[in-house]
Amino acid sequence: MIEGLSSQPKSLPPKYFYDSKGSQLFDQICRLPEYYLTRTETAILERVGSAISQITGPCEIAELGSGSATKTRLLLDAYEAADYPLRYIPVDVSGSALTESSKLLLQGYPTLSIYGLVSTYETALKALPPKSLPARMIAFIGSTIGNLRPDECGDLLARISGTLDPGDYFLLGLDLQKEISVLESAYNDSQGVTAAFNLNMLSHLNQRFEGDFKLNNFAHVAQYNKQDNQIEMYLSSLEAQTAWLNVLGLTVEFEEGDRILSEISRKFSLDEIKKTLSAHQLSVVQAFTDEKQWFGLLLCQRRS
Ligand code: AVI
Repeated sequence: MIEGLSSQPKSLPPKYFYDSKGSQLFDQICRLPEYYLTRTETAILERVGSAISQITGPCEIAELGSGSATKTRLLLDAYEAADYPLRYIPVDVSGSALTESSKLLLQGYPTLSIYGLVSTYETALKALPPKSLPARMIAFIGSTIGNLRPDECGDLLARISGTLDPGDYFLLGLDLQKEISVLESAYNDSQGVTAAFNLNMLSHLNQRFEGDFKLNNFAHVAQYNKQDNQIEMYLSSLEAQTAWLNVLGLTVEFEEGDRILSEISRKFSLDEIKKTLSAHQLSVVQAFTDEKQWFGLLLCQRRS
């Protein structure tokens, strides 16, 4: 983080979005009319959950970034309807989110067994319990993959592929390339929730590192970079100013108009991602999408 704030252009790791206020704001984003991602992926899962269960047969689900596990219920419903045993391995950095969602799931699915891991993805992938059903599926949905740079994405896919046995599954949810106006509206919503989410990162840093960022002195900017096919979110300094982070002993100087890159959200083409997955021994068994082809849910299988 010190490096990101000291370099030109400045950047911050997106993990600093998610203090408790940031997580609440993200939940609100998921319900915004302009933010089509969550409802489109949910609709796809509702439609194809049973097709997925038919392809995989009895299969345990390990989910990276399980959060409230709302969408996962649609998969569990499908496996339950098929009369398959239910086993779920949620992975999340938030212990409270994991405990809460697990309690609710256990109430709703009496035959479900859960093995939760409060951990980063990397550590969890090394610590997964032995497989206890004929197959395992690692689920990484919600287009969180889009928040990773290509090098980080390659690293994670290599780790995922490395932990799966040949024949095991990987379920990937990802946002697809589309008209720029649709993309930019999704990250510049009319109620200003995304702006509040972005600015909240500074208030999180203030709390965590005894900082003095003045939120009113920054503006939310989200724009599509056509060359790299990604939305870029910035915090743009409205005036020349200095911020101080006491715990880090760090002074950050801004000229008017200087920006901090707070997030990238990559948008994929199906052909390109299929090639990337294939380079990691992951073959797409079936690509599900919505009628506008705005979002993709790819069921992949680990090759031998
Ligand atoms: C978590 N992630 C998939 C969201 C996205 O769309 O890239 C984060 C987000 N940032 C602003 N709005 C939503």
